[in-house]
Amino acid sequence: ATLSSLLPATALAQKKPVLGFAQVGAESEWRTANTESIKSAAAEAGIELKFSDAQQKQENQIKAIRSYIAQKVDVIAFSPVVESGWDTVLLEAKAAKIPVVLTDRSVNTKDDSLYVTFMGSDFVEEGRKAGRWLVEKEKGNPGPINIVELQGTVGSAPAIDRKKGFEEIIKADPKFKIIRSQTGDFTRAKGKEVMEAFLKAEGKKINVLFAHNDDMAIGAIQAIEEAGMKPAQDIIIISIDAVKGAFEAMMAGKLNVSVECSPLLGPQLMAAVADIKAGKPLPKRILTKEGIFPMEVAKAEFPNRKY
Ligand code: GYE
Repeated sequence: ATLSSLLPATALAQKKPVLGFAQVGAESEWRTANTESIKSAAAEAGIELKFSDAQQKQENQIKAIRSYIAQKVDVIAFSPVVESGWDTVLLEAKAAKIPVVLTDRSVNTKDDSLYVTFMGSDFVEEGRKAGRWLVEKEKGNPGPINIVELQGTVGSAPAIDRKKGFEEIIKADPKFKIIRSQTGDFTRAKGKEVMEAFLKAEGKKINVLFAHNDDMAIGAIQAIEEAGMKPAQDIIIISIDAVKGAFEAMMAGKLNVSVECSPLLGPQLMAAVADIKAGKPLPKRILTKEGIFPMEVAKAEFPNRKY
């Protein structure tokens, strides 16, 4: 007899879909909120979640994906730590007929049959929003305006795209100059450390800090204060994510603006898993909608923030 003829119908109907999720790490407040969103949405949707944390290392993510393939999960989802180098493992998933969903960050591949859909933000647009805010803020200032940049993880989609979008806007006016640019790996500790080095090298020449996420900006704020300068006054600070920590910094008058990037992808991901199980087609790109919050609105907006 087949297995299904031996099991009562209810037992079969109750079989939960299994999702294997390979997370980047726990590098930022954004990531913590993203993990929480995925875990709670899975529980709510009745999806069995196998979760792994790659500690920002691609090799760990590849191992996790391979173990999900070996365990024959129904769907694999992951947020690729870097953009390139995924084809081999994605081909393995394809050969095992396990659909893959990309969340938050994208991969760089010529073969888009290797994943079902990519859900997440438009990082280039986030960089542009940061750039447009600065152009508007510095209207009428003849410059030069010296900018230091704290980049996200080297080779990651948000670091590449945010830099690109920001540069695209500021290059229209030669008064804007990026005088230093280095990675802070999306963490507070590295953001602080690299900002200290920037301050040592450039000191009072620095007019603006563009940080690819709030955590690095918050680390840099500490470095600026320790150097005896006033964050958001002596140095204009722009960052991305709009997590609660950024709102607190804005309300304390230490951060000028944060561009929103929503980590709350859990419900969308679980809906995609259900659609895949039901054989429904999904759009190749599912885009997150988001805004921008300058310090002037931080106090009024804070109670509405969910991450
Ligand atoms: O901005 C940063 C996190 O991939 C959008 O990763 C995400 C980024 C986010 O560590 O804080």
